[in-house]
Amino acid sequence: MPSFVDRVVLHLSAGNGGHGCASVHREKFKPLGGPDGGNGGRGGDVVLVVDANTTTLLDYHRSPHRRAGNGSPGEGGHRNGADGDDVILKVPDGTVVSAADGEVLADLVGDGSRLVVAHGGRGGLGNAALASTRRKAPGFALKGEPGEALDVVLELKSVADIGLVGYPSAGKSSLIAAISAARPKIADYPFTTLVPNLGVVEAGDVRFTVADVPGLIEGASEGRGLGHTFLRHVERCAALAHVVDCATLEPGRDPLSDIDVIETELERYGGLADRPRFVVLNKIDVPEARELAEFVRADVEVRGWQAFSVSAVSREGLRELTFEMAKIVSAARAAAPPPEATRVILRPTAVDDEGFTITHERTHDGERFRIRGRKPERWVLQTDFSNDEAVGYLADRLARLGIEEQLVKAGAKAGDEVVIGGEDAVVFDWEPTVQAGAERLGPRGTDSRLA
Ligand SMILES: Nc1nc2c(ncn2[C@@H]2O[C@H](COP(=O)(O)OP(=O)(O)OP(=O)(O)O)[C@@H](O)[C@H]2O)c(=O)[nH]1
Ligand SMILES: [Mg+2]
Repeated sequence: MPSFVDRVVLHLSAGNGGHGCASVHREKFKPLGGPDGGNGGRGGDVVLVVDANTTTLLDYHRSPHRRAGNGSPGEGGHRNGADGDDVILKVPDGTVVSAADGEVLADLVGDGSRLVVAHGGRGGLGNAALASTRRKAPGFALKGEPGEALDVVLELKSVADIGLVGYPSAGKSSLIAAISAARPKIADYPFTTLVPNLGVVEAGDVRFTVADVPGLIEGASEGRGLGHTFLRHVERCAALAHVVDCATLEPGRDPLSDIDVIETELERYGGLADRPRFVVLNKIDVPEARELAEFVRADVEVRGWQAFSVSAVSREGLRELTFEMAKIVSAARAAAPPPEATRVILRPTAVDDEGFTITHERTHDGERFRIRGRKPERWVLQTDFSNDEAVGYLADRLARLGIEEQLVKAGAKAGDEVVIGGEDAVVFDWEPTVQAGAERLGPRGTDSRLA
């Protein structure tokens, strides 16, 4: 089992709304009581919340199916059903939420940022709530709406100010351990670091976060070594630090060509070109390394990058390095203040919330009219098709929205097939009511149980 997971696919279901209740008040000697069916409760939501103490998506890797509670049905005697319980999922700071098709839904940055990722269904109205002066005793109630069910991808992109990149064993983990309270594993074999480490550094009155990620090698972008997908953890960084091993005796390695190799891999990963860089020439406690560092410093500076000679072991040069880091971070923050609240990207809704669309479609055995729209689709879900009164109520609502009128304009004739919704559309044989509305409410206002 891994101990750190930075990408998961979650299968979420919000709670269904409870059904409304159709009931008539009964009392001894008072047989003509009114409708008293209560409303169904709301289905629970699935909510993502950034929690500062959560650092991995491991829990969701282990149990990726999450379901919120269903609303309870309404009952007689005006008793409304209880709302379903929400499910609150804690996620690390910097979690990016995407739909299954890759579209980004939200970028959750900042402790406490929340996103209702799957909405619970509305409870259905009971017949008490459906009663009106014209419809005194409805013999039906509305069904609860199903909760949203969807798959989302969570991806952690750590929130750090400075990212340390470099070859394995260059001393990235040693450096973060020397300048912060982070205690990553340090060893003299390559790929000691398997998961990113974050450390908080204080220099003067500036506090910033440094990310130490696994080592990169030539071909990482083709999957060599540990690959390069973990670079997502430096994507948010304001600046990147090349940590260079000046003491390596490996053939073909020297500070400048090491930097070139890493730059090529960063370029192949993409999206990091605009980030300022600086170079940390490490291991100058080794005399040959110190000489080499001084030798290449000018070449690094020619590229426009600052160079710092340090030793993570003897701590030489670290104070100067952290104060320079603080300057870089302060400048970056001044240029673009860190996001305070969640950045939520709202999907443009295909259909106007209040309206509907009618499209004429050819099918293999004829033609049909398809109606799309939030309201009509919701109303269909609320309808108990085994109850004629409920179906009549639906027809009235559709007519009042202007659907009948538009169908006539679109050329629909009696008996034509009309579907409401997308894939699981409900199919109707259309019967124009000509004068829909109040006139048709009369007969449906009578409940046989009142007779
Ligand atoms: N002499 C000397 N050795 C160092 C210094 N910094 C790190 N080392 C050693 O270099 C080896 C690798 O150090 P790490 O900090 O694990 O290197 P890394 O860059 O995190 O390596 P990966 O996690 O494998 O990518 C260890 O044996 C460290 O003790 C230094 O300043 N001087
Ligand atoms: Mg390491």
